[in-house]
Amino acid sequence: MKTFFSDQSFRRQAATELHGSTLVAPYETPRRMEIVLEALERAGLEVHAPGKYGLAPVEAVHDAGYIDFIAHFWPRWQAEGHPGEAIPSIWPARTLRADRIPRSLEGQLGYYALAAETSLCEGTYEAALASKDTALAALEYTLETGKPSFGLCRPPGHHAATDQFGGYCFFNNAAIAAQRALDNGHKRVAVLDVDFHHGNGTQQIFYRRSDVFFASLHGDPDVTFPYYSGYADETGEGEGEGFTANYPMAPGTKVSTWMAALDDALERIARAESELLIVSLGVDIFENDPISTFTFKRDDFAALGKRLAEAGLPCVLLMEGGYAVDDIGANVVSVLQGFEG
Ligand code: Q9C
Ligand code: ZN
Repeated sequence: MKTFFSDQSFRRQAATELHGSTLVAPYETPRRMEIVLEALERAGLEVHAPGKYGLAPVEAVHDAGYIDFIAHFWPRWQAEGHPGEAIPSIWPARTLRADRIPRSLEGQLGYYALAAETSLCEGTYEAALASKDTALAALEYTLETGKPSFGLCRPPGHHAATDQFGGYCFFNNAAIAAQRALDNGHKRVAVLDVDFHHGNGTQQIFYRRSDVFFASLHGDPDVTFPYYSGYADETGEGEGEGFTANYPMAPGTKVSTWMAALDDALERIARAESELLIVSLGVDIFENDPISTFTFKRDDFAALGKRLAEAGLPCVLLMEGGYAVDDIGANVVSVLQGFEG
């Protein structure tokens, strides 16, 4: 499978993640990419560097003030004299005003964050740009050839909303690719999110629209991050009613149950007459993932790849989560090989 990766994705080297009461080394580490690249090479898959697609595709999805915030945050934070990385500690939570953007950088940090585990640090913007370029290069290849592609995106994207970062995500790579396909003349695009966590950002971006069908299989938000999104009764709004489908599942859900949900989602995608399938591919559904509770084994990933191929649509696979670092490469390759048959 044609695969893309940018070494600029290594520019984000965060030292901290707020985890419980302590700061730990981030789960979403650059090492993940080294392991996937090694596994791709061992499998004989060539990796291509993406071109640069500029900011317009990002602006087509994200709020201008938000992009500006992510672009300029680090030098501003440093100029304020902070000794370390930035972690939000105050938000426009339910009882506060969300209709004013404070001038204060700390105030803006909380305004644009949806969670606190994702520290902002040097190189984050550059890595986020590289990640969306990776997605766009994969998309461009698939649009031109009709053949499948894999974008090894880092940082991931599916938690990033119109104007919020969090869950290790800054720019929503899948949404940016989907919007780009529409802007290139596609009428209907599907985004299928198989990451363990609900793709709240992708859902929010397209929630009121009928040109993107969004389906997500994930841990039940009643007990799983991002907690406040991903219930089955979230089905879209207005024009978008019926164009969002959520499949929340309990911790320990059997793979057979998960595969039945996948079949249902793929059926809905076919019925929506989607012309292109973008897959948010998180391999944190693996049984040994350190922050997730699903039960995928190596071979199940190949079965997933096979079913995605059987959907018969031009398909762009984009990397999202997956934190069992030693297994992430083999799990990704398993999906790609399953897809290619
Ligand atoms: N401190 C993706 O898989 N919760 N993001 C962390 C451990 C946040 C996952 C819990 C999980 C975000 C792309
Ligand atoms: Zn995830």
